[in-house]
Amino acid sequence: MLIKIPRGWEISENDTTSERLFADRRRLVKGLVAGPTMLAAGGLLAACGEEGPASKANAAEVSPKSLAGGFEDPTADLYPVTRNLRYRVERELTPENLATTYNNFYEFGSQKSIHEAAQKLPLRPWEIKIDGMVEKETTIDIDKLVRTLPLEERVYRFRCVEAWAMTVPWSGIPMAKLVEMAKPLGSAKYVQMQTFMDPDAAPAQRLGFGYPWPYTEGLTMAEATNELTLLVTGAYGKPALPQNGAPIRLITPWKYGFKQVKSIVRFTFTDKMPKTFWMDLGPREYGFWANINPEVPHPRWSQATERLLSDGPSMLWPNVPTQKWGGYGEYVASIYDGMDEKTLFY
Ligand SMILES: Nc1nc2c(c(=O)[nH]1)N[C@H]1C(S)=C(S)[C@@H](COP(=O)(O)O)O[C@H]1N2
Ligand SMILES: [Mo]
Repeated sequence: MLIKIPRGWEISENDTTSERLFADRRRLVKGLVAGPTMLAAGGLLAACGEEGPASKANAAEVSPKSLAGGFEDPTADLYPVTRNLRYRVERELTPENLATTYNNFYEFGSQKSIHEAAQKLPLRPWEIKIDGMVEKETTIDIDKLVRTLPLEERVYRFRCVEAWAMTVPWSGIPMAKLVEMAKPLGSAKYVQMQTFMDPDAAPAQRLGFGYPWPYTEGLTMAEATNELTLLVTGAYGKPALPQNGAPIRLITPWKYGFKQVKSIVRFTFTDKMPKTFWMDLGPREYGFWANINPEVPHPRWSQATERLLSDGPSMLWPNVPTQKWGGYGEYVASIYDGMDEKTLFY
């Protein structure tokens, strides 16, 4: 048998590769159904191997002004932007070289070290479509958007469902401003966000691997317009790097990392709860709400604590308690008043 089923699969622990293992398994299952081509693809990806510790190399030295291909970010002059001190975090900032070299971006591979592969993503021209239940559907150029709407810096905690965490100074636009600009109809209840589809740049899209490309996520209107919800265009005082979801990605710090959809090309307003990439892969494990709660374990591991992204092997990273709503309950808990607690976390 060519295919190696990862041994970690049976072990229920908060290991940092769980999303990948889950996806590998699903791919294997799909592959078995789909026949020899998918089997080959599954084998190929499984051969990518286990995670190493976050590498110190490279990304921090990859200046956003000089990405591969000589890319100069036309908005670089806007950074750094003023930090909004309303949002304070008691944790130390995660070193930039870690936050830019330990990433999840499945379009470029299922291991954490995709930062080099992600440099292939062409960041311009970048058009964003706004459609669905809006007064008028439009397309807007990213540079125009970034220069029209107000940018600010916010330091937020970030918590991946795999139980690693970081603290990042993001720069971005409050999503409420984009919603205001989009003029959604009163009947719109949700907004779906979609990542680019570019099989030339993103190997996993080219090969498929059984994933439901493109990556999509969604929020209710109340979530999208909450004051915390940020459309991130920069980090660490510079334009965002491709591996972190340039030129524009979502950050809702009270939700697990997989909600934080990267490199968005489309916002679609709708009255139906959008199906998301991860809901399609594992609805019981990665559902629509994905609100952080240490008391509700993931079906395969505890969510009580989280490891702070640090140098060295992940088992040695500081392990600290996870806070309900990621510590942002004062801003967001009321959104969910009257809803069934059991449904809110996956
Ligand atoms: N398009 C896209 N967005 C994505 C992902 C992805 O694979 N593709 N991974 C998600 C997950 S699981 C996490 S934890 C965060 C990671 O963001 P970071 O690499 O900037 O830390 O991005 C999220 N957004
Ligand atoms: Mo994640």
